[in-house]
Amino acid sequence: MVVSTAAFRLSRNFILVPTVPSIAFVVPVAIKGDVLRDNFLSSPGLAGFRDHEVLVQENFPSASLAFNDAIRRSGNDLIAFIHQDVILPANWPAQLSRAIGHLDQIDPNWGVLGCWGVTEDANYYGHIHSNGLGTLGRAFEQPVPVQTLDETVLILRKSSGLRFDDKLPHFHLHGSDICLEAARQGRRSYAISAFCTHNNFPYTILPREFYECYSYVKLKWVAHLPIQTSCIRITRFDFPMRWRRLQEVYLRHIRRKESFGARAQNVNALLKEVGGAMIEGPAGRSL
Ligand SMILES: [Mn+2]
Repeated sequence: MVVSTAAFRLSRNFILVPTVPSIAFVVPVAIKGDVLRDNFLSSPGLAGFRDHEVLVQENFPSASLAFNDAIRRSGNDLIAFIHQDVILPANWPAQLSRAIGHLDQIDPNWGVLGCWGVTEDANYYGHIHSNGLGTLGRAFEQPVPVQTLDETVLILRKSSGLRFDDKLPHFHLHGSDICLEAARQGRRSYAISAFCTHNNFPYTILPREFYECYSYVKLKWVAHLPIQTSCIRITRFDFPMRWRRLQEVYLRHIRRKESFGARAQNVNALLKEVGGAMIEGPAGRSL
C-alpha cells in the first residue's frame, strides 16, 4: 500500500494514523453570544487539533465578505467555514484527516469539501445530525464528488486561490457558488464523511434574501443550469422554486406557520439524543 507521508504518521505503538492537520475555523455571527458559546465553541472536537485558530466574523453584510476577510487573516492553509450552531464531536479531526488522506491519493487537486453535498442528479451525500430533521445519511469511506455543498460546513485551502464571490449578497448559496467556481478552475468538490451535529433553527419558509441569492446565482451560472443545491434545484424555468414559494404561501397564510420547533437550548441533551440516533438514518434529504 502506498501511504502519503503528509497524511499519516506512525503512532508510538507503530500504527499508521492520519495526521490531524492544523486548521482555521471561520464562524460568521451577527453578534457573539450564547449560541456560539454553547454550540461551536463547546465542540469536543476542537481539542483534537494540535493547532487551530478560530476567526469569529462578526456583523458582516454577507458570508462572502466575511469569509474572504477571514481567508486574508488566516494563518492556516486549511480553513473550515462553519455555522455557530454546529457541534463537532471528539472524532471529527480524525474523520477530516482520513478524508484528506483519501483525497491525497485520489485527487490532491480537490477544491471544496463539506459535510453535506448533492450531485447534479439530486443524490445527497454526507452524515450529519440536524435538529429537526434527525440524522441524515450514514458514515462512508471515500469522499464523494458532488455538484454543490451545503453551507453548514465548507472547507478549502487558502493556497488553492479559491475565493468567495464578493458580489453574492446575504448568507445563502455561497456554498453552491464556490463549488461552481472551483469546477470552473478544474477542481472537484466532495462530500466527506465527517459526522457533526447542526443545532439549527428549522425553517420552513425561506427569507426574501434567499430568493435574491437564488436569482444572483442563476444569472451568474445560467450556462451551467440545472444547479442542484442542498435546499433547492435552480432551473431555467424555476419550477422547483415556484413550487416551493407556493407551499410557503400556503404555510404562511393558510396554516399560519413560519417554522417548526426551535434550536435546542440544552446542547448536552441534544448530543445524547444524537449518540442514540447516529448509527444510521435516511439518506436523500436536504438540511
Ligand atoms: Mn446553522
